[in-house]
Amino acid sequence: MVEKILITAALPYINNVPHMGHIVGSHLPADIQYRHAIATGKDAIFIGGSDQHGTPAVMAAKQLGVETQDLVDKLHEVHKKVYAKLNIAYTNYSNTANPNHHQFVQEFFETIHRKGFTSTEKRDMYYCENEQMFLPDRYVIGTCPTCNYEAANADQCEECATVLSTGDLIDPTCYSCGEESHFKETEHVMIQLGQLTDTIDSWVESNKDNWRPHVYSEAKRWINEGLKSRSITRDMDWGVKVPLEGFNDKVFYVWFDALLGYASFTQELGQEVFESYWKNPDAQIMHFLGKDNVPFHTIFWTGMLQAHGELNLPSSIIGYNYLNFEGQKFSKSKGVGVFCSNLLTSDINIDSLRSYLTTVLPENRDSDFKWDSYQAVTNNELLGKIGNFFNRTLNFTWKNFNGNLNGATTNPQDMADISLVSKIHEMPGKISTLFEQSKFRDAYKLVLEYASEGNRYLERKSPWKTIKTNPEKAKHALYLALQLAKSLTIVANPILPETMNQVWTEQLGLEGTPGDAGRWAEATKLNLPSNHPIHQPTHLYEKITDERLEQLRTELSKPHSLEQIVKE
Ligand code: B3M
Ligand code: ZN
Repeated sequence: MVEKILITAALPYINNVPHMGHIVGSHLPADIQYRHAIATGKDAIFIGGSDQHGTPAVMAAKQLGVETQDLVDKLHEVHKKVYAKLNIAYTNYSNTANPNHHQFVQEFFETIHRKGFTSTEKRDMYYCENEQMFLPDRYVIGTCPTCNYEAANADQCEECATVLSTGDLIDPTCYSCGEESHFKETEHVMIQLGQLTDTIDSWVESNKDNWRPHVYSEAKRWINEGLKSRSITRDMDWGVKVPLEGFNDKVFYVWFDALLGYASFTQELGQEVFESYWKNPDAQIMHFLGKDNVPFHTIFWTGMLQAHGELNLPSSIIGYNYLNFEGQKFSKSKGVGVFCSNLLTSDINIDSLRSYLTTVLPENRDSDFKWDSYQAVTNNELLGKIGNFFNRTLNFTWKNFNGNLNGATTNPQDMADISLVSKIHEMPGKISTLFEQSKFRDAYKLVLEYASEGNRYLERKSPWKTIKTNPEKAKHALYLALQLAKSLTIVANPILPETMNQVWTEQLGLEGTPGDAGRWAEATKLNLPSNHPIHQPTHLYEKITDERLEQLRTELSKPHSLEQIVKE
């Protein structure tokens, strides 16, 4: 039976343009996982989209003096284009604006309501007398009771990731006018997470060995603090309307709606597709997300799913730490970072960026984006190992044999050949295991090591020398090197899809793509016929000089203006 895997990347809020933190914390790793899954013959789909609701968008629009819908529509397009530019191969990149999503959320709610997992509660909520409105969580800032960070939001402290309940913040003030905020009574619908404590806990325990330690401990921290009922409605009109008598003027809490986007966006691909991933007990669901999103996925989301009872629980929750920038926090307001909207007008080699970002994926701890390291990784690893191997093998074959090694065989003739052939048999499987375990940094290290094997082989065989004395020997070495080149194209493809496609089609002259369904099986085979003509090779990557680095740095850190984007 073909394994079914649904891969998701956290739905970005679209109150601003995407930055690198979003890319390394979800879109890129999810894309790598997806490409690997497809190539290894899994029945995989990749789902994501924009989270247009919540207060961040309302706040941003308010500051700009534009309609919220106008702002998010424009930003949705920017996000979509940036992910496309980075070759993030979403099966469906959608938007929580879609009517199908609204209906899906409402029906989901009706089910958990019918099953008795909701209650209503009159509560005191933050209210701003000045603006005469209840303040949604993100409109209230104050001091975090856990770490004393002074600009914590009412629902979560972004500094220490503690999830906060109404009333936890010290000295709450209204974000928009700075007025001290008071409590006023309102009535909300709650989801009774407390009732689900045992089910959630045993599910978290069952994943103990399977999750990264920080994901597991974060989930346990929540459970140990005691799961309380949480309000799933808000007093605002931007969001999915609540289909319950007495609550029709409210909307769902943004997380309640956004998480369901994973399911509703799958449904956009058809009911049959939807059921085959969300209702089929054999299907796996893998969520990729940043660390501040972990509690929402491990506890809140699985609580929602368990209350509902009819959809699959996720099998993996892959949380990423933060990416800093040159030792500082990325900050849009301070202009610290790389702003991805600039990618749309940049001619940076996208695979060089994907390559570098893969080496700094914050898998187990926070990591740092450094332009100098980008230069070093591109020149020494990507170009020095991968580019160099393709270039030497293909160029030499092209120039000395007119791109055709007709008559050569793969039979090993010496120890170097035997060793190379055994690498071709072994390495793709080892690399595949690391991809499967979502250890992408290690997977890439091994891919680079595989390319180095190829370079060492060329050194040992020195076809540039033997061509003069024994051309048959040179031809044989190049033929084995070409087999490795083909194999390398397949295993590097999840990380470097653009250039590996280029090698595959334009240089090796092969049909299809290196990422085609089931292609991985070919990576261990030496099945490129000797009379297969290759095409004229070209350089895949340019060397990043100091000058070029400066240019990229300036171009990509350009502060963007939201005003400009809204006007366009
Ligand atoms: N929009 C938070 C974020 O962008 C939130 C994620 C939703 S995932 C369902 O970081
Ligand atoms: Zn106010």
